[in-house]
Amino acid sequence: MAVSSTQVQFDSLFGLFTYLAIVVSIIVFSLLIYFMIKYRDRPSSRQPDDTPILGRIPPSRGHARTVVLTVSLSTIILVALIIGSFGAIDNILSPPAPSQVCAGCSVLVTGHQFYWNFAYPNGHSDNLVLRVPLGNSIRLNVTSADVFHDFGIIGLDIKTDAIPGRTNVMWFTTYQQGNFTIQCFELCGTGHATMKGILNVVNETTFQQWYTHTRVTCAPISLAVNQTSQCTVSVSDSSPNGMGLTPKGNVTFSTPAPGYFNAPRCTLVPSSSTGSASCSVLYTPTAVGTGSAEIKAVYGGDPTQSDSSGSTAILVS
Ligand SMILES: [Cu+2]
Repeated sequence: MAVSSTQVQFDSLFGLFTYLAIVVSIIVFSLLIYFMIKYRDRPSSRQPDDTPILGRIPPSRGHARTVVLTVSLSTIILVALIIGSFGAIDNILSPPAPSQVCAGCSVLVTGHQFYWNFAYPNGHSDNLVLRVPLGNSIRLNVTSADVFHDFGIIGLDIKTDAIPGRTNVMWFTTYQQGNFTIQCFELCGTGHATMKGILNVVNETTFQQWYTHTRVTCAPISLAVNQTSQCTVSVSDSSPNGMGLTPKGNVTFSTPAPGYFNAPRCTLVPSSSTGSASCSVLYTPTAVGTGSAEIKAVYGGDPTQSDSSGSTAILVS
């Protein structure tokens, strides 16, 4: 069963080429065998009158009908292949406008050495998982932040170049839930082989609940140098239990501010069955300044369910 519209497109084009090649092969090899048998060497055989002789222009055989027939058949086959190919290209190069796809279905994909970043219109971004809803047209704007990459999704038969300063648009409709491998297809440096991601296709309800309701928050903190403060993160998700989106697992803190978290990870403690959880770590600044803490929530330890990130301001005076 096809998993995407692009796979259907390429499969039917491949089928068109293959079936026409089979028909042509059958005709050519049948005639070849027929003539080999019909004109095999026999004691009574003699050279035909129009046998080509070196240095002489051969006489016309007068088989104009055969020539017209073969040229016409070749033309019909070529025209069918051209129409099929250009039809597929036209479809692939005609993505729906951002306003024609669902909320969260138009994603900016940026290649970095050596990971892919997926940025959604609501500000959510992820460096591993591209989550999309089943049965919807997905529009991807693909670009690069550094060198040439090539963004491709194995299984969906689709890829396009990721070039700095340029955006290539690709689109597809998903037909099957599950995880598919995203891979860079252009040698872009020493970490090229590790430049992978996950396309996570979920049903539309799950997607919309994830897209509109999952939040990570951490209250801004203001503290003095060498004063230890608690940074609490809370994660909320209105998805019902059982959809794989109930927050549980770990939150990772990191900070570009001058200072350190006593423990950069903490375990989310669910506070209710509706999908909210919180945890805290201790932060100690080492110098005056302004910084921020980056927070990432991992759901149940499954990287495909890691969907939330946020940041909080840290003021040190
Ligand atoms: Cu690469």
